[in-house]
Amino acid sequence: GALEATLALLKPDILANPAFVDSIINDIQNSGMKIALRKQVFWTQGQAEQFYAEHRRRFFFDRLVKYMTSGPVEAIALSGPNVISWWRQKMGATRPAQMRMTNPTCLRARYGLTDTRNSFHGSDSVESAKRELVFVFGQPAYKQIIL
Ligand code: YYY
Ligand code: MG
Repeated sequence: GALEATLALLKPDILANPAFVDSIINDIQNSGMKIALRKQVFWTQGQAEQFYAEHRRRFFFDRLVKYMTSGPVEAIALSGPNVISWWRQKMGATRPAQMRMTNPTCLRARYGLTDTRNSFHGSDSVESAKRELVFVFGQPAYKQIIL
């Protein structure tokens, strides 16, 4: 598969549980995918609004921004073959309650709380991965990751 990079975020509620974070990081490391960079961020309202700008007209935007600024977030740059879809599949789809019925082993089924407090983010395409990795880590770091 194509060598890709993606942005994984561990959102505030999961970051508040260090044992869960350790277990998830171990899973990633044992998968063969590479953790290229890690950084804890604590976004301002403006940063969260910019990161999720594509959703600004949606009904959930305000509660999403409020959640994403309620505590620190762990940002992880992952690289590996087809890592964008690999991480999206490992997370599962957006809504944890739905995932608990259809895909109970995915991370959002296991750890997610609500449609908003769903504990994880993953870039959805090569283009958004680039934009999101540059947003969090900066352009020079992005160039290193994709080498
Ligand atoms: O890519 P993904 O995170 O699975 O979902 P998006 O449709 O891009 O929505 C981004 C983000 O918005 C989602 O992770 C939680 C929040 N959200 C929400 O709070 N309520 C919804 N009904 C849908 C999405
Ligand atoms: Mg999305």
